[in-house]
Amino acid sequence: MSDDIVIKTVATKPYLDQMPGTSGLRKKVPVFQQENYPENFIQSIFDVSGDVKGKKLVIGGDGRFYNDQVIQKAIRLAVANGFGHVMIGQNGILSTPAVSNLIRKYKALGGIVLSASHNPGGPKQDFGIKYNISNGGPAPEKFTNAAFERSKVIDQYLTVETSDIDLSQIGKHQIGATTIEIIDSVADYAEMMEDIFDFDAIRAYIQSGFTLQFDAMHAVTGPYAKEIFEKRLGAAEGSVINAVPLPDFGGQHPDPNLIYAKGLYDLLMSDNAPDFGAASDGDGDRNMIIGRGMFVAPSDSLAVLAANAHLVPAYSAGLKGIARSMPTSCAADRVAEKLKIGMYEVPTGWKFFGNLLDHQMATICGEESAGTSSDHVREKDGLWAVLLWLNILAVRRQSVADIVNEHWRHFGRNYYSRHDFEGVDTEVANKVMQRLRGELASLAGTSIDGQTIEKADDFAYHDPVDQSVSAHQGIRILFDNGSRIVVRLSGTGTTGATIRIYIERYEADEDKLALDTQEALAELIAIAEKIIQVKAITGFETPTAII
Ligand code: VG1
Ligand code: CO
Repeated sequence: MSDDIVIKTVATKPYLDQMPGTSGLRKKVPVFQQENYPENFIQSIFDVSGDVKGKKLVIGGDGRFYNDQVIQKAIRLAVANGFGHVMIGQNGILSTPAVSNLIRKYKALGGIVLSASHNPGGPKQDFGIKYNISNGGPAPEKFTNAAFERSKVIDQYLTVETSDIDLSQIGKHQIGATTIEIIDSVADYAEMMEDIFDFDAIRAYIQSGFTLQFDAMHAVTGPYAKEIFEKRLGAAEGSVINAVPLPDFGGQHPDPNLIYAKGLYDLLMSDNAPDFGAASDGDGDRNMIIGRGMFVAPSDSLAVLAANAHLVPAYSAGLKGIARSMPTSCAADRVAEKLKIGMYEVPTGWKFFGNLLDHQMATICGEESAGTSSDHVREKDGLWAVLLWLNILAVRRQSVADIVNEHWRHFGRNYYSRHDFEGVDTEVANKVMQRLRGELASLAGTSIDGQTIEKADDFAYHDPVDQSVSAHQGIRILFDNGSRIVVRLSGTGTTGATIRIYIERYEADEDKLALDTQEALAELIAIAEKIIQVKAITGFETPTAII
């Protein structure tokens, strides 16, 4: 293509709702289809990125509806703004952790991930744009706030007139001074996994008869999982199911939990169960782990992985520290204590782990929402978590259930559950939070149903690296016996508000480690309603989801 491209300045008017949430800007597809809507947001990001001239940018998405069109727009904006090199996954596909890796490996200025993660896709469903900075991690609040401010006053963006790039063919295109490179979506990622894990050990274990099923949920991990589990590790063909990314994820929520991955759960609880089952979400950053007859709650998974990571090549020297999001159970804290390493508690959202990872304060991080990862990238990483489990299993040669039960016997068990109230009217949800905030000061020291509250506060995070403060990150009610109730509003939904209530109780009694989770937490759940009054205020009789 010729060098003499014409850069166009397009006049635009700002939208006032481009405030990124927990994980980027997430809205319904028709909102993104408004005139100049994605262009405004992407230009706002570039405007607050400093000098982008000649820099590298990574672009990819989870294959959901509208991905293909926004990628073409993003390419044009990147060219017009002067990026020197734009790397795009074949067919526009790149998982979130793969983007993080590419940014770091190829020293890009940043990356754009087109995804609404586990939210459903389709013409009337959800779309999203996330921006990651040069460390490979989600842009921190300082950056997203600046982009939001910019989006409120933006009056023009830069683009070029050019035909669509064919994303199906690997290769390079030149538009003006910009090289557009379509890359293999999987190769760099798979190579990184081979560097971290002992593939020979896992392959040998699979060869000896160990069976697994991985559900890609018609989302981005399909091609990655096929390559890694079936091709490189020798799992039987068909071990990866729903492996083709679809724009509407087959009409399902690509959310790997007991509600949306129920089929996999049922299989693992059945007589035909393979040894191991796992799933990932829309953009490949979450993981679900189920052993034969044993579901592993994400908070427990983090603790077990941290306690066993030294069995795996990349972590054989031990962990520097563990970090978890505030609502995640304290199971990992007990591991950190035993290992005598640092334990950090950050607000919900992966961006808060970035500084701890960059400064080698933490090696492994996790969230109760099925996100786990390490310092190999700056995002949570679904397939990494699955491979870490597989590598540990291949070394220990015990079942998932045996490993988890042994863990509980050693450390005690943190019974844990999240109760979500979805689709609540935003004003009503705010009322729940405001009322509770007003009560906080009087809660400490009081007893409810025989349980004593030691402390109640609105979590504010003081970043130990850059000293930034993030306030109002969720209400914590801490009891003197280690039980906790946490309440916060979701920052990823696209309709109404979601109130999340997290309930946790520690049990050390060896005879009480195999209780039903909801039964084990029943008393605390009743106390939570007394304090929060979520049912009374919203009129909901039960949570819409119990996880
Ligand atoms: C949810 C989870 C949070 C996670 C976020 C993004 O946020 O609770 O732990 O980091 O989703 O995950 P919220 O604000 O709805 O509770 V993903 O897989 O969408 O990148
Ligand atoms: Co996700």
